[in-house]
Amino acid sequence: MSKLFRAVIMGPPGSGKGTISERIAQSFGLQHLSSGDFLRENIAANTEAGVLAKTYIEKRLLVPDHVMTRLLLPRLEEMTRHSWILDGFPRTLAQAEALSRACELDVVISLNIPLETLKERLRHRWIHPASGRVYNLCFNPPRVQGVDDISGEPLIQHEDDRPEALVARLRHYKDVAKPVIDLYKAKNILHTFSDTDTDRIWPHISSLLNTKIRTDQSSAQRAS
Ligand code: G5P
Repeated sequence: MSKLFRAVIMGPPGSGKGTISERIAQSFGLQHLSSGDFLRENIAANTEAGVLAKTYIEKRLLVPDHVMTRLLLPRLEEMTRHSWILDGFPRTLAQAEALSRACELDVVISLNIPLETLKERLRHRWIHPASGRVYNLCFNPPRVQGVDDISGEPLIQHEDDRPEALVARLRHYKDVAKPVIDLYKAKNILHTFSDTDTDRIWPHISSLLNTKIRTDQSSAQRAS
């Protein structure tokens, strides 16, 4: 059996974590595990964690670490036979330490996107609240403006995607992410990508994963 591959993708709101994770899932067959999607599923199912998480997400605050780890770690335990890319977790040092106790990561991708680009993207972002599907009027517009492609229901914009609120969220992201980035840098698994455009970052991520996944698989085959 080839070696399982574990990757994390980090980045501020709007940096393209979801978009790039989907491409990784399609190109490399990794399962895309998104902390935001887990939370939205729990909110939709009205679980205890979902009800609690909703109060934080509505204020665009981070959900407390103990709620996140209680939600995420059991999902990872169910994935012991799969390679995965984890999108949006860990966000804090406490989450990163809990994840380190649960598994060993092969690669951490950090997206470093200019503030002006993030503001511009989020200004054009429209969301289907029931499913969490995200559109961008320039990059991946819905087939009919203002309407979800799958359900035909109306799309909304987040109040807090407005520029002033975004600057505060990004500052908070940087403060909280810094020790996580330092931890992964020290472990020598951090790869940072900076650009204004996902399509320009993607070939670099793709070639990194090609090298890592192929190398890991051939060493696993040699060992078996
Ligand atoms: P989420 O769901 O993890 P965020 O806010 O971290 O939410 P978000 O905003 O969904 O992340 P993203 O995944 O980084 O952004 O980016 P994306 O959705 O792929 O792209 C953003 C937009 O830009 C899209 O419209 C996309 O089409 C467009 N786009 C992408 N690339 C380009 C490009 O090159 N050009 C252009 N023009 N457009 C582009 O978390 C939600 C909430 O859950 C809680 C928090 O409250 C969080 O706010 N949460 C946690 N709390 C605590 N700990 C955790 N681990 C948590 N995880 C989630």
